[in-house]
Amino acid sequence: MATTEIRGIGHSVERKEDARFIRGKGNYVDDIKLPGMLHLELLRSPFAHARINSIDTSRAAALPGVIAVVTGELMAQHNLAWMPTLSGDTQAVLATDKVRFQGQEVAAVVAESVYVAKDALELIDVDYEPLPAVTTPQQALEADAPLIRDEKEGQTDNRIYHWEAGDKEATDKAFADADKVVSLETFYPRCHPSPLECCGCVADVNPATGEATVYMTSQAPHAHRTLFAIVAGLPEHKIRIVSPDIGGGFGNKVPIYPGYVVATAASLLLGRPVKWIEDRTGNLISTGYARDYHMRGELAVKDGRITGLRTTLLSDNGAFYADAQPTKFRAGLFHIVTGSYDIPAAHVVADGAYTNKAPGGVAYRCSFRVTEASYLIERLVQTAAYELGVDPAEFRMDNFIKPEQFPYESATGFLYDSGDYPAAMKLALEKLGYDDLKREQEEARKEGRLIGIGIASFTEVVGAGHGKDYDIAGLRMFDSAELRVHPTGKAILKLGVRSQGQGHETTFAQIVAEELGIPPEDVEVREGDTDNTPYGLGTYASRSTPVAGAATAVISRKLRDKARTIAAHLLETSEDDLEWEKGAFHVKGAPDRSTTIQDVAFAAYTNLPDGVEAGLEGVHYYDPPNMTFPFGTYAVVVEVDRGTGEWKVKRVVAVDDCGVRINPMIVEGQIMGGLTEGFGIAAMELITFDEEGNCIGANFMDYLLPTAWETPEFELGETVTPSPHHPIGAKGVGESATVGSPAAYVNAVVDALAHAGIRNLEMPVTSDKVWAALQEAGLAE
Ligand code: MCN
Ligand code: CUN
Repeated sequence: MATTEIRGIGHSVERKEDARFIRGKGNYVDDIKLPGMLHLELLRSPFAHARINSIDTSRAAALPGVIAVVTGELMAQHNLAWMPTLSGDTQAVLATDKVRFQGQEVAAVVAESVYVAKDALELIDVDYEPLPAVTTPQQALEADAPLIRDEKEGQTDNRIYHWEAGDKEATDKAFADADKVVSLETFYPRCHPSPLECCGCVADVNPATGEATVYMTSQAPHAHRTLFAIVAGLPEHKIRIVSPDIGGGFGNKVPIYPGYVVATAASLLLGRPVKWIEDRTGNLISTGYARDYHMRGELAVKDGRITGLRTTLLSDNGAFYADAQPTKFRAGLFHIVTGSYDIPAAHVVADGAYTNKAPGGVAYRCSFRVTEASYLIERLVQTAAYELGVDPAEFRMDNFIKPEQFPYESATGFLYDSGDYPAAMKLALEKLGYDDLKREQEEARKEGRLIGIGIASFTEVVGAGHGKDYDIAGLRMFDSAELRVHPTGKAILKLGVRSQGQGHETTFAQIVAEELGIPPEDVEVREGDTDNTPYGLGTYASRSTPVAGAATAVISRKLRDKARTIAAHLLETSEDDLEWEKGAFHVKGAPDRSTTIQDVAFAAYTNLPDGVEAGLEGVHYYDPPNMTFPFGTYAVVVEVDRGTGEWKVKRVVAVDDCGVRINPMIVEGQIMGGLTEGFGIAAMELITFDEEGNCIGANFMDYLLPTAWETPEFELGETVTPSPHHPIGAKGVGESATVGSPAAYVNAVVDALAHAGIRNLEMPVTSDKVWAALQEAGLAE
């Protein structure tokens, strides 16, 4: 067989899944319709903070078509009024004592149709006694702040945690010895993943067998099954979670939401399938928000080199501490904040506070608060360059971790696997034509035009585990792959992760193609059904390629080893005499004596050597030795309008290094999506609240997402620095551009105004803010 036909790693194989998506043949949760299915709708709190005196459901229950009205009291009878969060806190499923954020779930109606259920919501009478709302973490930590979590034993204030990382003493010393200290105070505002498909489920508990099948929008079906078993006390082997096609997750579908729990409880109590489909406002006001991080950073600089980094953080966690993150790290992996720079000493102090806002935490293409860390360090480095009067690109070059320093241990304890930061930076500057552009900027300024050039050279940490240090709710972060090759040489690969649009059906088949020589079209990839796939922790933190991708490569190699034994038997030679060329074994020195992997697969079921087990299949659980550390340099050019404060993106150059690329087209798609999200966050995405805790940003008129109209064009470039510990050298890429790019956009707008003393602009950088800065700098026209 000609090896060129096997499109393994490095080929832009067209996405197999698109055949059904572009024909409207996807199968999403809302497409699932079961006989006798009922519909559930949630009543949400209009208040951010209020005591519930009583709930009268009688009028709602009397509406024809209503089957049941569920309140927290009923849930409490089944011990389900509260559930654990991913950070070991508790979260109300349906409120009993108080509501703690606007949009909180208060009651649910189960009815024959969605319309009846929605109508009945208006007939539920809740007697609320409004309480003062706490809407910022600063306010939350004041001595006389209203206590939000008064139901928690021993909780006397609104503080959730205090956490520190790094070496305080060494950092203090670096600052004492510094010849320059640069500081920046900034806020990464609350934003939302906003996948096209909102959350939802169809819960189907069979009263006869006790089996519970829950079709749900889940990025982590296996972990969710375990949590369901623990929360609901259902036997785990009787729970089946099916995560069908997902219309985008972006982190929004990592947590367990009250809707899933209430629908499952309702199905259990009523003996009929119950569907809950969230609407857009419900999604925006109550589910997995992101960021909301107040940050202060300080750099110690001596002789042009960064010698120390100090950060203090204040996290607004909303009413329930629900961050999805390894339990060891209270501020996620924020302590990667030293970024791409060789900073000998660093110290991080983080505090978290409850507020009367929706819970969430780390979701939205974040890899565990790395987004916030990356933003802070890239804004800080830019600020330092201005203060020192050096070119921001040059300052970065001077302070990068050098290629020969890898593996590099950061001051906060991460072991960076590999990197070549100067190479990515050089390529980006080359593509940009940096030197010419600097001159043009200078000339434009003389004509009164404001051009800005912004750079961000990010480093990420993705691919959680290893299991020793990384877990979700105690579950070690490994992942798995099960590969079965059928007699005719066609294969099924089952994975513990769950694609939400990332193209796993294509890329994971390509890994098998590379390692086992079966072309990708002959490898069917299955994910998302806990009955049908090996246990895994799911898809988030760009961990599918680093972990499940590694598992896929390892199991493919194991099968190849067995195939070699069978091939030796077929070719009547010894294994040592065989040479593997993708897709076939040859006898050394006799290239005409060969057998294909397909022939071997057939023999695995028909013609085996003595003592060899039949079949060609296996499963591998992979616990990665380390995370992977993708990186890159993004550069953005903007022009600011001095008459209005509007800014337009002229160019975006993005050089990414995610190690070996399995499917370059898919990787580029991931990067473009992330650059678009980064632009949205930098320019327009904002969920905010008034003093009463009313959420502003509850629909797409108020919460702005960039459309094709606003989205800039992207010029992409790549460097390849393989991960030394990953079997195929790949690093994750699914979040890089969302993590790395916001700072590049903001740096660009600041750069346009920097010569007049402007150092900071807060996201989203709206024209109002730029206009105010222009006025402050005396540049407004
Ligand atoms: N890939 C590759 N070569 C590499 C790295 C990745 O070809 N060196 C491919 C992968 O095989 C996969 C895709 O790129 O098809 C993304 O891989 P990876 O970086 O492993 O990330 P995950 O598959 O684990 O996806 C998670 C990541 C996260 S955390 C968010 S949030 C996000 C993102 O992916 N959500 C997305 N990208 C998204 N893209 C879509 N369309 N929809 C989402 O919800
Ligand atoms: Cu946290 S967004 Mo992605 O890691 O699912």
